[in-house]
Amino acid sequence: MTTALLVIDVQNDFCPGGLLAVNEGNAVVPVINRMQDDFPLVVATQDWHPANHSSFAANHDDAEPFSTIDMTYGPQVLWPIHCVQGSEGAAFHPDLALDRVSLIVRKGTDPALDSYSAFFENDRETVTGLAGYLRDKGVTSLTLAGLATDFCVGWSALDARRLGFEVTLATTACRAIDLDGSLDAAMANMVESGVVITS
Ligand code: VGL
Ligand code: ZN
Repeated sequence: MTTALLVIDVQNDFCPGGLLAVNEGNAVVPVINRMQDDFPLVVATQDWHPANHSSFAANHDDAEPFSTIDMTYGPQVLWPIHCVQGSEGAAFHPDLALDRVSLIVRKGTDPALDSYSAFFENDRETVTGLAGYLRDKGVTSLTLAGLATDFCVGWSALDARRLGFEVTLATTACRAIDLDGSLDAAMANMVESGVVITS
């Protein structure tokens, strides 16, 4: 059995001072740096949107950030502009250790489709290719860390379970956005799907 650490979206825009700052988002960095030593394989994701991305409230008429709209693929939260391709906000936190990261998956690049999960875009159908990579490497078990617990980390955890991986969520290595009870809902869904929660 091979286990991998999946580091989700530890980017400047999700840290204090960023455009979609997660409370204490930067606190995950030293924890994740230490954890990497315990895994033979480390993979990271980067939220990586074009400026015209449809998940940005600014790209819709009369839409407020954090409101929800119906897209063809289902409900979509409209976010403040964040993680625009090539911007400083889209860069990894400067203190995040990257030397041992063997693959960086960039997601959310299609203007018409958001991608919270590291495995599938928000239509729950279009793949990123990460599952194939992990399977080719013999990975059967994953530990997830990063930002944000209730969106990209949570959706990745649920998809990983759906794909048959054993999944552990390291809560001290995650922080949440917590929009209208989204953290409680995400934790309940993860527990129900068989994600092991540790600190
Ligand atoms: C995320 C909202 C929008 C995340 C990304 O990384 O959790 N959340 N884009
Ligand atoms: Zn995003």
